[in-house]
Order: sequence, then C-alpha cells, then structure tokens
Amino acid sequence: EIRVEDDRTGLDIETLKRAFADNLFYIQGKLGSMATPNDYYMALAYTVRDRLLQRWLNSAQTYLRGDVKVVCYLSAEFLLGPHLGNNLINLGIYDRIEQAITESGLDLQELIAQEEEPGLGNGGLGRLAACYIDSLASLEIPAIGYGIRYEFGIFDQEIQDGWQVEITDKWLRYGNPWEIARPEIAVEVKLGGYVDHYVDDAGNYRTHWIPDREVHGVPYDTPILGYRVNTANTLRLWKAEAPESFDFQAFNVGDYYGAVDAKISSENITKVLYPNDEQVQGKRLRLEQQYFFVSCSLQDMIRLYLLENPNLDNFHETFAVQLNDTHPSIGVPELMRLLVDEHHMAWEQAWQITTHTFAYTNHTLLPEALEKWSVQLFGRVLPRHLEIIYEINRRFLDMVRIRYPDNDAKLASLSLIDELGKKSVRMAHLACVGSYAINGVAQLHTELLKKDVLHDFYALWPEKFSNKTNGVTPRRWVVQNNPGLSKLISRKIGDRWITHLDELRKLEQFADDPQFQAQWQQVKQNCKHQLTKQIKERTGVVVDPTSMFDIQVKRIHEYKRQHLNALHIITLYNRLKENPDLDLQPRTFIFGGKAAPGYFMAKLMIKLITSVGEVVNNDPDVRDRLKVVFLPDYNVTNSQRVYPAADLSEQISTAGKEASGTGNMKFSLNGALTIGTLDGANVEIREEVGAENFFLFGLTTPEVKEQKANGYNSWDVYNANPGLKKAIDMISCGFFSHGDQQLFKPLLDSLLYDDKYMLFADYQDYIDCQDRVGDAFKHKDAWTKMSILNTARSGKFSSDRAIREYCQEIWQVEPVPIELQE
Ligand code: 26Q
Repeated sequence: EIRVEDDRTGLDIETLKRAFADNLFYIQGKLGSMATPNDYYMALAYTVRDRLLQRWLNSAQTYLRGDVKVVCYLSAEFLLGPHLGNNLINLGIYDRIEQAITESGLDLQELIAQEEEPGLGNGGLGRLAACYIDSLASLEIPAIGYGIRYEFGIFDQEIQDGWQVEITDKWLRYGNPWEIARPEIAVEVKLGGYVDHYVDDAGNYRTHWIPDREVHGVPYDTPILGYRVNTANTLRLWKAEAPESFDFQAFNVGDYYGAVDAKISSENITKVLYPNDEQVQGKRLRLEQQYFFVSCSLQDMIRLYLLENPNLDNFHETFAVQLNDTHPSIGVPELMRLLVDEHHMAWEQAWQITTHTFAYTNHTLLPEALEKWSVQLFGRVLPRHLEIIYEINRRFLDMVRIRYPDNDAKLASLSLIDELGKKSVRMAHLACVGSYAINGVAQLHTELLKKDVLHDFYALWPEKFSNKTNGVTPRRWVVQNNPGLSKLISRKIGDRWITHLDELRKLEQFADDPQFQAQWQQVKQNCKHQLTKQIKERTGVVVDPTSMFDIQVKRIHEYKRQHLNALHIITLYNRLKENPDLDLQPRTFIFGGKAAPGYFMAKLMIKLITSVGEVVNNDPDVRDRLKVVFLPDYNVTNSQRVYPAADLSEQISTAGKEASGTGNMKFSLNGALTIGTLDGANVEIREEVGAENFFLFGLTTPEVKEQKANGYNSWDVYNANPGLKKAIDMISCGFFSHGDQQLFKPLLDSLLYDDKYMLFADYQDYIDCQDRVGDAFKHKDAWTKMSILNTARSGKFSSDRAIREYCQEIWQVEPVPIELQE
C-alpha cells in the first residue's frame, strides 16, 4: 500500500527509483526511450527537491514565530554553483541516489554534469555569500539570503586565438527546478520622478514621492538545506517585471509602442550581472539594480514582521541585516524612507531602528573599487533618497563638529558627500554611519581598514569595528569536490570534521606515517589524473600528471599579478634554453579566470599567458618539462576539479591589496602548499600551517609603502636584474607574439614606467622562492608531510567558524533546531 507522500519523501532505493521514473513521465513528459540526459537530470532534481520541501516549509513556519531572530544576508551576488550534488550530500542520500540511478541504467556523474550552474556572481564576494548561506543553514540559524535573479549571470568564457571571448550565460534556458516563483507576494518599487513636501490635515510634515516609473519585484525562492539537519533556509532572489496596469493604462494611453518600451526598460533591471569587480563605473542601471533588490527585500521583511507585530518599533530585534559590501548600502536611506514616509515614524526613532539593524562588511582596499555615485545621477534615480542622505549627513556632521570643533578637513573627509571634483555620494561612508557593526574579512585587511581607508570612522567609533576572517564551506570544498580525500580522512579520524573542521588537526599525528603518506599521495595522484584528462578534453594540451601542478585560478587583475607568474615561466624557459640538460623539476602551470570585458589590461594578461604557453608547450628543447595551460571558463563547476589536483597554490598579490582571498583556503584544505605574499588571509594561513609549510616571498605592506615613498623606480630594477631584463625584452621583441612588438606594449609600458603593483620589486624574491619550491617537491615524503599538515591545520578556514563569529559578535542570533512534523 503506497501513500502519495511516500513517493515524494521516501528515501529507500525502490521509492527513489519510482519517484525518478514518475518525475520523468509526469514533469518532463518523457518516456525513457526519448529522454535526453537533461530530462533525466530534471527528473532527478525534482526527486531531490520533493525531499527538501517538508524541511523547507517546516523551517519557514518556525521562523514566523515571534521570538525568532532572523539573519538577512543582502548581497548583489550569490555564486552558488550547482545544487544537485550539494543537496544530495546535505540530505545524506548521495550513495542511495547513486545506487538508484545506476540501477535505472544511468550514470549519476553524467546527470550531475547536466546542471547549468547559477553564476550569479563575479568571484570571491559572491562565492562567500554562497558559503555563508550554506553554513547558516548547517548551523541551524534562521536566515534569508536576499539578492537578484539575474537572467544572465557571469558570462561564459571562450578562448579564441589566445584571447578571451564572452558568451551570454543563458542559465535559465532549460528551466530551473530549484526555484519556486511567489508572484502572490510581489512588491512595488518606485524609480525617478520628484518629491512633494506638504503638511497634512493633522499638521504633520509629510513627503510624497511621485515616481516616473514603477517596477514589480517578483521573488523566486530556492531552498538552502543545511548539512544533515532539518533546517532549510530560503534564498529569495528578485526578478523585475513591468506592472501591466501601470504601463498600459495610466501612463501610456494610446501609445502602444511607448508602453512596450517602458515594459522592456523595467524588465531590464534584472537582465544581466555586471561582470566587473573591483573597478566600478557608476552606471545608472547598476544603481537601479541595487535599489531594486534592496527595496524589495526591506519591504518583504516589513511584511513578514507585521504578520506578527502591531507596529515596527522593535524591527531590529527580529532582523539583523548584513550588507555584503556597499552594494546594498542604499538600504540605509531606504529603511529610513519606509519607516518615516510610509509608516509615519519620527526621524529619531527610525534612525535608532535603522542603526540597530544594519551591519556592513567591507571587501576591498582598492580606491577604484569604493562605490561612489554622482549626486546628479543619484538625484535622478532616487530623488527622495538623496534628500534623506543629506539629512543623515547634516545630523552626522553636526555630531562631528562637536567632536572636532573648527576642523573643516575632518568634516570634508568624513562627509557622506565628496565635494571635490564631481559631487558624489560615498557609499562606504553611508554604510559606516548607518551600521552598528563594520568588519573586514581578514586580520590584515581589518587592520588596514582601521589604519587607512576607514581611519576617521574608526577614530569616531572604534567599538563598531571587528575582524571576521573569511571561510569556505567544507561540504562543497572538501566533501563534494574531493571525495577520495574525504573518505581517507574519515577512515582515519571519523567524519565529525565535516561540521567541526578543527578536528582535521587529528591528522597531524599521521603526517610522518609512511603508509598514510602513500595513501595521501595516491589520492592526490588520482585527482591530478582526472584534471589531466579534463585539460586534454578542454584545451587539447597533454600534460604529465606526475609533474608539479602549479595553479593560479582567480579573476584576472593586475593586483593579483598573474603576469608575475608568467615572468617566472619565461625565466625557467630561458634556463632550459641556455642549458637543455638542466635538472629541472617538471611543472604544469595552470591558469584560470575571467577578465572584466572592459578591462583591457586584464584581457592582455590572458593573451600573454596563452602566448607564452604556445611557445613553451611546443618547443622541443623543453622536452615537456614545462607546460602552460589556460583553462577556459573558470567557474564553480570547473574549480571543483582544480583545487583537489593542486600541488602548489599561487597567492601572489601585492601586499596590502587582496582583502582576504578564499581560493587560498580551498587549496590549503585540499593539501596544496602555498607560495604567497603576506597579503589578505595568506598571513593567517601561514600562521596556522606553520612558516615551514608555506613558501613566503615578497615585500610586506609597510615595505611596499616605504619603497613607493622612497621613489621606487621599476626601470632601474629592470636594468639591474639580467633575468628580469631578458624576460621582459623577449616579450617586447615579439618572441611570444610572432614578431609583433606592439601587442604587449601597453602591459610592458605599465610595468617599466609605473609598476603600480610592484612586480619588479618582488620578481627576484619570487624566483628564488620558486626555486625552493622546486627543490622541495623533489623530496616526495617531506612534501607529502607538508601537504598533510596544510590540510590538518586549515580548520580555521571553515565558513562555519566565520558564521559562528558573526552570530555571536555581530548578529546576536541563536540556532533554532527544526522539528519535522507531518
Ligand atoms: C560594484 C559596482 C558596480 C559594478 C560592480 C561592482 C562590484 C562587483 C563585485 C564590485 C566588487 C565586486 C566583487 C568584489 C570581490 O569579490 N571582492 C573579494 O571579496 C572576497 C570575499 O571577501 C575577498 O576574499 C577578496 O579578497 C576580494 O577581492
């Protein structure tokens, strides 16, 4: 006897097989004989989704209780990666599903590979948001992730003739089985227009914002299941739609084409993710995106709150709202507007609530990445918010004047408005003033925030500042992407490390054990074999899986210095050319990463890497001892094959530029050794794994500053260092570009005449350090020991640890376990 629910919740193999067949027939409308791999994937995804739903609904219901505090993580990006494998692991049914699928005559890996990953982010910041919502759910913390449902996520990258080419990411093409639209709770968002001030019949000052556009925000919900718990939180992403009534009746009478234009322009808001990170451009549509999703989210929180409460007086006791960088910082004036204009609250009370609601995470020290909006543009898109910002600023500067009497310089440097040059709104200042907590993402980064970028705010409110070193989820970045390593670890120390990553320390005792070392090497070798196969398939390059895999994968940026890595490759190549019989440790250099489409220098860096690869890979004198690979389309899916296969992790940014880095953590957890500068979280990784298990090189942050102050001149370094000079001259004379001496000129000129990121200053130390790496790799057992110790001592870099710190020190939230009712 079978009950309906059994087919949708049952976890035994027979039920899973039946549910899978059922979904294929009734949802995909296919029989086995006509089903495509995608049909099978969809049928399996629905089978898994059914099993998430009761947990999800129970979680949602529990959170509606009045006494639960909920974290709202506001982020313009969530770089989730594929859901299926992750949900199978967190549900604890991976093995059973594998068996059910195999017994249905199919291959689970092949079905998992069908999923188009939601690439709703650029890189580190977006992926951090994804790790954090995994940890929130796994720690049973009530949480909602709020963001944008971009129709086109980060572009797909192809390499043509060595150059990056961008392809539209049509991730929704075949439907998305993980989301559920909730049009019944859509909200309205206003844009543009002007503001009316008047006195109402009761004598109150009131404000009326008359927009020239209104947009519908429709939420699409995705369940985020925790690891082996019943908690399934919600990721709520907003899609912009045109409200029919608005376009076709009130505002565009008789103008059909105009009405359709208005519809298109509304729906443009959530069309596409801006593919630049760390260099902002101040585009109107981007401001509209930010305001759109933040307004939708705050309105949604207020709706939820008023379901249980008579008024908004204690809003901040129910919601802790985290701002993932300044991208959602328009939330500060928006919450003020909602409270004051729409809910008629007094300014002072509204300000109390607002400044006890928001907390702000800063992710960057680069001046060009600090968001600014021209006052003129801002006033056109958000006229009421500009007024509110001026009022916040007026009151804030009154306070500053008391603290620093007769100090106009202080006022100018703290003001929310930059009055120099083109008048603009400083979003980081807005976020600092509107938040009760401000944090950096690694120890060094937080110190530099306090000392430099936000120094004046630190002087004002030292108690608001704290450090929250980033972390990554061990479920995706070890269990899922490295099953071989996970099984080996669990055989030795049990599986509690998956939720308590510090327990990896128990591996230390086996670091010298020859048998364990052999097993460890075997796992690494298998991973390298798999990546070797993938490299062959995707690039045609044949690499030696016994060579050292030396990997740099991350967004392409001058400050991340992929071109320093390239200079090392050229240097080794020159040594081989001078002495073909040199006893050189064979290496495979693997690069991956996207360049912002408008960032010419980054695109040229890709061309340099692929050009060097073309020469090195095909020179018979090299005898395959060096290979250079550029893996196209680096994304979450592809990265999961990369981290486990790495011997060496390249973390070589100029000291003081990388806020934290998170790839560095994924590598170390998977047993790669790091060659790195004292930048971002590298500092803490080295502290944890031990200086003797980390390859350190390069100037420190104060040394960089000092050299620049003392007139650092890269031209002199170039002339004084023959190895460097030779490498640069080869690029310059067209050795890697079929004689074209113009191709790389912009890149070389920036190095020879400016070298903002101090490549030449760090060149020799980097080369010397790489020589030590090469020597160390020859001693297999010593290397393996270092590899084991890297994994064993990287427990700190779990996002569970990071989220526990946020919960205790910023959000003041507690776990709420979910009971499963019928
Ligand atoms: C802003 C305005 C307009 C258009 C785009 C943007 C924009 C988008 C994305 C600005 C920045 C980003 C992404 C930044 C980012 O990924 N930062 C990284 O954050 C990681 C998580 O904290 C850190 O580990 C990295 O060090 C940091 O570079």
